[in-house]
Amino acid sequence: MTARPTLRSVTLQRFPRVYPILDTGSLGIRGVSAVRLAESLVEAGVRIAQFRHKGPYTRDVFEQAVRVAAAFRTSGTCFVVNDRADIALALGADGVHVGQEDLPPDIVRGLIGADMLLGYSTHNAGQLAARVCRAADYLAIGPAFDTSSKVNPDPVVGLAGVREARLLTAKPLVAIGGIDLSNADDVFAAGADSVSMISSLSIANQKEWMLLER
Ligand code: 3NM
Repeated sequence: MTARPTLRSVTLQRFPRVYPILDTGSLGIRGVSAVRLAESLVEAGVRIAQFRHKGPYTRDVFEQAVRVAAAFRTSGTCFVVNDRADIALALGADGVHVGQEDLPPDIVRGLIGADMLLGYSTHNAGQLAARVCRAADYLAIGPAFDTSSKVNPDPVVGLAGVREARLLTAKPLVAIGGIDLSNADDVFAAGADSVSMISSLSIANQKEWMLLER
């Protein structure tokens, strides 16, 4: 019997070009429901998406995450949880994305096993070239441009930083920070495989974003 391919392997075979992040802080300010955005992304054909919650995982937040996970499960979207391997496992998520201040990727890999997707945020060439990146399936580089969605962002790397990152890794490269519909093409041209975004994604424009997937 051959094993069914995992969403991790399907995702890595052809990394999605559009990687939306459903950030509870940003969505709360805008009065947008994460579940509603998830459902509309599914309708538009999203292949990967991340749930990001920077505060404590209260019961309310967890239940919201359960509903978001369920929406993505219906469509085979690779559902990634930011920062927290424990929450990702509890949700039956398909992946975890960690940053420089979270548990290191090799430790997270030990917790989640080989079948879940693992992403790792980097912000400069040194971090990108570090040995610890090996356990990650894909690497993020950012902020590409100015962002107001992150508390204490690292210095902007710009398109030059994306180009430099491209030379330093053969893993799928996700650019993040200040990316919108007007600059996404430049980011791809600089060598990113994928663009990730929080504030520039809305229910009104998500179909336009998903056109970049084709
Ligand atoms: N990580 P927006 S920048 C979550 O530099 C995140 O690693 C970043 O939000 C990094 O698309 C960022 O609204 C915020 O700029 C992205």
